[in-house]
Amino acid sequence: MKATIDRLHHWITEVPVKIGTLSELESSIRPQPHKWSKKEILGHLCDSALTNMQRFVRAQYEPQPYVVLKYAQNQWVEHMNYQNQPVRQILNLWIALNTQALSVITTIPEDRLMYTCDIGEGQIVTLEWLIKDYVEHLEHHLEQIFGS
Ligand code: NI
Repeated sequence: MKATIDRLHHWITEVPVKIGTLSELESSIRPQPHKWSKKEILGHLCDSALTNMQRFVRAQYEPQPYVVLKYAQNQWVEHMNYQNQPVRQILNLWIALNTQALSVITTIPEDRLMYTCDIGEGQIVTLEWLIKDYVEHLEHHLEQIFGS
């Protein structure tokens, strides 16, 4: 768990530096008409943070297994209108959400990390698994933004 927290902390300091090197134009280009631009991917990470924050809090007090909140990712990116916002504005939201997520995660008591969550299709996981999955998903998309 400490490694997961350290990685999230690392990205909260690193992502603003890396995004700072991207131009508005570069971050707005869609590689294909139906593929997200870099700023839309960053926006998708904001949607993920919003949804996962709900999960991390609710999993601690709702009856177990907590049935996780789902979200339709393409609809969210579209309706949140990231493509028409400055990348700096999306970055500020990303920083605020992840700073809060880090604070929430860091203060979860040890025993609650083992609380159960229903992620659908008969799969039951622990809250700790959800948190690790959140950071892995984040890293997967950061690789898409900064990888090439
Ligand atoms: Ni994703």
